[in-house]
Amino acid sequence: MTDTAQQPRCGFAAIIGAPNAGKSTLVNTLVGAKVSIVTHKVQTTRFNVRGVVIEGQSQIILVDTPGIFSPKRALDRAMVQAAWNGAAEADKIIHLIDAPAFARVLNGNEAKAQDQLAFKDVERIIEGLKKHNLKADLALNKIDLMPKEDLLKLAKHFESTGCYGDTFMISASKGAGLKTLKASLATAMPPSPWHYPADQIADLPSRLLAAEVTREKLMLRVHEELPYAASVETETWEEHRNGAVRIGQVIYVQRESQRKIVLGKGGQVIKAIGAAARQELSQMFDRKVHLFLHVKVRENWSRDPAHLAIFGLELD
Ligand SMILES: Nc1nc2c(ncn2[C@@H]2O[C@H](COP(=O)(O)OP(=O)(O)O)[C@@H](O)[C@H]2O)c(=O)[nH]1
Ligand SMILES: [Mg+2]
Repeated sequence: MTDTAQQPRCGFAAIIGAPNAGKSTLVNTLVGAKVSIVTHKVQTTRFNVRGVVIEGQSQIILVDTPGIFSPKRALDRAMVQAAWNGAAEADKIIHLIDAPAFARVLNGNEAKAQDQLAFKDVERIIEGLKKHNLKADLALNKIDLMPKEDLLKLAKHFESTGCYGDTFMISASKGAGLKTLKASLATAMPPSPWHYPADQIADLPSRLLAAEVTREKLMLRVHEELPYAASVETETWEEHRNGAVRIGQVIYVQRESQRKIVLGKGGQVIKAIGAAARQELSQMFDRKVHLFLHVKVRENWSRDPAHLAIFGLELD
């Protein structure tokens, strides 16, 4: 091997895309561990989450971004801004597409309302790439759910925009095509010493990660508007001498009626959320976890700069 081949490389690869394209799934699969929460609901990811992958001499810092969509509320705007910031600072941008959803709209074939929204979001992202003068690689995701013929048609469609370099056809959840993608990212990283120790796979502080796990369980349990009205904050973190940790968290909601839903009859709902979160956290941290959840009404949490700053989000 020559000297140059052994030089370390390190950089950032931002994964951008419409809500639900599979960005967090992709980051988790590439990292080989859960660093970012995933649900079937849109706007699960609220802030940039980093996952670290090593490929040969390259350390690839993957940045999982919030979905890019038409923002309405202040929190939405902060989330979309965080995604664009992640892209602008990256050495490589991957624009991830929910390919079957996009194909349904392009072919006028049983497109659902959510597909139409995703389609518009993709167009907005293409405009954004042009406006910010950014070049991305394209990754057509969820190929396990669609025929090959449609894929080639999609690739042609995106090629005509002039915004993209390479195209990858992948399944983030099944792993198809990820070897090629990883190898390509590795060579795209600039020569640089590694930013993280070799055994580090994420850089989310434990308190934040723990809050995200609870928010995921909450999103999976409660429906409609409520997941978007809720935020989770880790308030206390006590290490016990026997190795266990006691974590106290607050689930903030915006109205008393929402608080009742999160609690459930006789506290059933919050109990189930807590049990699911505790189980995952014990595994994640490889220790006994005692989790205490409280639900509080704080009407304005989504416009409270101090609360959003915990997640690195800034209001405009
Ligand atoms: N069938 C299939 N589903 C996927 C794939 N990638 C992601 N998903 C699903 O798509 C949904 C959204 O995934 P998520 O990673 O949260 O998307 P994000 O909003 O872009 O971060 C989840 O239900 C995932 O399980 C894939 O390659 N194939
Ligand atoms: Mg996500």
